[in-house]
Amino acid sequence: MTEEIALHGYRYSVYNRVARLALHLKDVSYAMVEVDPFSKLDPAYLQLHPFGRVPTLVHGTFSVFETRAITRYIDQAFSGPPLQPVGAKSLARMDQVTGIIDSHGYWPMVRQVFSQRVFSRLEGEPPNEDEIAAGLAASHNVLAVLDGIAEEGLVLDGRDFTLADCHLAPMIDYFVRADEGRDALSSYPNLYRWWERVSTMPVLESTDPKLPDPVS
Ligand SMILES: N[C@@H](CCC(=O)N[C@@H](CS)C(=O)NCC(=O)O)C(=O)O
Repeated sequence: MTEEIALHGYRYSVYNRVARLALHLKDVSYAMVEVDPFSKLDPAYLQLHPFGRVPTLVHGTFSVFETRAITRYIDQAFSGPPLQPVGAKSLARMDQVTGIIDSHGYWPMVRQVFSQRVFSRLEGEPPNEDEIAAGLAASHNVLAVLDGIAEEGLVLDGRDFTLADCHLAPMIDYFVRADEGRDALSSYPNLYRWWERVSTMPVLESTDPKLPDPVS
């Protein structure tokens, strides 16, 4: 009997999309269980994820949170194209990219630039320009480092889609939905070329969170 797979996550979460990208690339059937981490959480969800973030993957009796662990699990547990590169250097770069995004990229690019410029408008809230300016300033260092990694070509080569691409693509997709994010990315030619190729992949479309229309 095959064990059921459920991804507990928030439809607009970039981390949720990272996990979905891995599931789609491996052609895994799964159920989505909607959990909004910005609302009061159900105690049953807090049993799965005591830190109250999303996503959490449940596979039969096994559950795991922290998106890096989830995507690695998906890659190992299911057949389909491998999502981790071969070779010590490429693997190290893949982990480095995911670490950079988690530690330095997510907050400025997604929570400051995207959330304030794009998401707040959808909710009818005014943007906080100071947050956007601070996020943009902090994003440049992240983009410059990732541009160097894309130029080196061990990962982010625009051909072999790895867990580094799974982690980065949802963040860049949200970042460039803000005009200043799109302008910033265009100053980093290797990363820009990577995004031009990756953004046309069908799996990006099939996992698109489809943002709501702005509140008028
Ligand atoms: N380190 C976590 C981060 C997950 C995360 O921050 N998810 C966001 C949604 S994109 C969240 O749950 N935010 C709720 C909050 O900040 O309270 C992971 O890799 O899964």
